[in-house]
Amino acid sequence: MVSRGFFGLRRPQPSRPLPPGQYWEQGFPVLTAGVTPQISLKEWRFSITRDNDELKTWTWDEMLALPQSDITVDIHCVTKWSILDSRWRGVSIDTFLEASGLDVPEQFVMAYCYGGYTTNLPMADVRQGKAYVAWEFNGEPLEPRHGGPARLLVPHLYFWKSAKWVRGLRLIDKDAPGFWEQAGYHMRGDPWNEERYWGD
Ligand SMILES: Nc1nc2c(c(=O)[nH]1)N[C@H]1C(S)=C(S)[C@@H](COP(=O)(O)O)O[C@H]1N2
Ligand SMILES: [Mo]
Repeated sequence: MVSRGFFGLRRPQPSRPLPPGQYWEQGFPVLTAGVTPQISLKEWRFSITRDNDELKTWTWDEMLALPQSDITVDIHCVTKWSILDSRWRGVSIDTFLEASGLDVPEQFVMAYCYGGYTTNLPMADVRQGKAYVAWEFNGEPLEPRHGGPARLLVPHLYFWKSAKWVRGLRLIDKDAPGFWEQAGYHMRGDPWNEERYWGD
């Protein structure tokens, strides 16, 4: 027999395994390089861009008119916290690309943001339901400090790839490092392979 009291002394455990080196965080920490930009819904835009041309741009209302998804996912930050079962509402990147009607031969994207942050992603990691522009978190409008009005959500990669205050995706032929990648973070960032830094 095992005493229940013994287990009572243990910290609560996550209901499923976390990627290597991660711990379970029950809050929602804020991690921002710089200040929180304030963007009104009126001025908010999201674009698909090639070179410096905005090939297709959506206003807030135009985005809301696209098919939406509710997704429940775990999130893993390179600073080692993970949150479980976070609930989001957004529009998949597939939907934006399909609605743009563009021919998209490029194999990478650079997400760019209000405030200047960037992060690079392989095209395969933002298609087939893997990435979203999201504006609701756990049933509430996304707070500005967490990227509101809307952020990129790429839950299967470390959370630095989920660009807050996202303003667009630039289609690029060749991979190039974004903000944290230039500082030594991994070009892809798969938490299950512990791709934290260059050389991982
Ligand atoms: N625009 C922008 N997006 C960003 C960042 C940032 O500094 N600016 N930080 C990244 C990092 S390192 C992490 S871990 C997550 C943190 O998101 P949170 O503050 O909502 O937890 O946002 C990512 N997206
Ligand atoms: Mo991070």
